[in-house]
Amino acid sequence: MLSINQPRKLSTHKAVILGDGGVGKTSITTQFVRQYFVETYDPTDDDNYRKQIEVDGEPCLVEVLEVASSAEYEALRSLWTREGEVFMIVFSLSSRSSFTRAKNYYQQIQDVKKTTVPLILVGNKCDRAPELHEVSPQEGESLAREFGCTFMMTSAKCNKNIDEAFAHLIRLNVKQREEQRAKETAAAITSEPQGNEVEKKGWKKRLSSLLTSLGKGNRG
Ligand SMILES: Nc1nc2c(ncn2[C@@H]2O[C@H](COP(=O)(O)OP(=O)(O)O)[C@@H](O)[C@H]2O)c(=O)[nH]1
Ligand SMILES: [Mg+2]
Repeated sequence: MLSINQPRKLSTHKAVILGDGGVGKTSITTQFVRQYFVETYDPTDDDNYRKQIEVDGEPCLVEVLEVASSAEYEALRSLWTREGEVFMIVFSLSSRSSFTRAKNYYQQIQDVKKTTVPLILVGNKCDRAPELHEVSPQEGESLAREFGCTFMMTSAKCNKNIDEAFAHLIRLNVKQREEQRAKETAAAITSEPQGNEVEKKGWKKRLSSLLTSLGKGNRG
């Protein structure tokens, strides 16, 4: 019999978005979550947004945490980095300093996580005229290679590659979770020798009692 439509399990993904002030973190988040772009500059603190999307046919809930770059949020930033599962480092294609500082955010993630995490490097504001660009796509690619991640050029203004960037992170996270589960299963299997040990002991016991009885037999 065919199964009745069962509600599919919603997987949750905590995304942390880091980068210098003004690179477009809030714009990327609002474009992703609410599909709109705000032209007026609003230097926000940390905002928390959620959105349900489908990636490869699977429903996912993405929680986006924007981490303010100002120094006074240091403690909050490290807390959220610890909380986060997937990371988006954003720089502006029209700001060389924001590109240079991308390495600092990468280092911060490494310091907290101490392991490889699902990560993407994003060069935002690709809609701006080429003469306003201070960072080339090749430089973005090269830095992403250093980080061991993918590079994407986005525009929060034109809604270019925004959903794609988040979808990429979710795929990485799904893959990482599957690998983790496989590792746990493998660990459970390799812990079986314990059972073999018990069996071995039983076998040794049986052998020694056999030898004892044989000894007895010899004597008799
Ligand atoms: N042209 C263009 N401007 C953008 C884009 N994303 C953000 N901005 C503008 O850049 C400024 C800073 O954006 P905001 O999202 O507040 O940056 P945040 O400080 O990183 O959160 C605002 O004036 C935005 O309108 C984009 O993709 N293209
Ligand atoms: Mg902001």
